[in-house]
Amino acid sequence: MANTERIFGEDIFFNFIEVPFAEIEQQGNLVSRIKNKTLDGFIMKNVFNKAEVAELNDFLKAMKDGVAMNTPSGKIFPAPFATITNTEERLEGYYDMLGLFDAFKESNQSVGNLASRLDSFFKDVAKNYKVSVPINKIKNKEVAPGTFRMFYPNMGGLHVHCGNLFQAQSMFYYSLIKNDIDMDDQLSYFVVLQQAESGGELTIYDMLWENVKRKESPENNDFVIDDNDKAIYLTEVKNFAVKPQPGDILIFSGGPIWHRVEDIKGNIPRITFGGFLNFSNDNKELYYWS
Ligand SMILES: O=C(O)CCC(=O)C(=O)O
Repeated sequence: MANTERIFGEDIFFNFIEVPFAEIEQQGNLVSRIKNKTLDGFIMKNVFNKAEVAELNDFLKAMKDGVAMNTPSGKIFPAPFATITNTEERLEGYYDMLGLFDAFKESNQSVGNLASRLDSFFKDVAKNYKVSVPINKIKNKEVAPGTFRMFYPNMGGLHVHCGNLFQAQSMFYYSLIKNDIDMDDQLSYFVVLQQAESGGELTIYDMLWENVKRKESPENNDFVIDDNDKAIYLTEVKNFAVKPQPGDILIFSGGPIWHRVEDIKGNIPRITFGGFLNFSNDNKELYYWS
């Protein structure tokens, strides 16, 4: 496949496409195409306009210190599901932060707009599905629809991973979900709010969960371990870059495909709002969460 402005590299070996927002109707069910593996990912361009993106960035800049949670390479808000372990305390902390996010949806128009536009976007690109956020069965409340991810310069980006690996690490969280979600091969989504001056690309590796299911440690960003116990160095794996621009939404097969976010260079953080998507076991519903 040919390079585009946002999808580039020597060889684009997976089927990733760019779609102008105006073509959303003509393109039909893009999310189903990822499910049936005729498509691996798509960038819907300019779903949010410049003013909407600017307002969200202003909201995040004005957010008080200590509200977002620190991560190894920046900040995240609200708390990601990985913080939920089998202690009541953790679940309370998760819902305290999610309650704050819900309050921002009411008090800040740009956050409310982000949540509602995202929901209608998923309904548009997955037309024959009922779309919703999964319910936590203990609290009988929705989990987080997504998280703001702030990646700061020179802190390493997001190390190599795939969604199926995260699921394997967070079994407890998934056991708390009421809905009957197909847990294999989740999709990833994110909206870009601020792109890095340089760096911050999403690197897509020619490497799938079916052959590679392990890392030496969550932090390792140099190699993964394949099913024959062999270390596979990332410098030797074919790859290409995906760099959606502010206002774009990327959805891709992040469950089985190994990927990472390159380190951020320059002076400004890379900011996204994102999460995961997957289908119900009866293939009638689509869920999104983070
Ligand atoms: O929000 C981001 O940029 C990270 C996306 C990602 O790596 C994932 O969804 O697995």
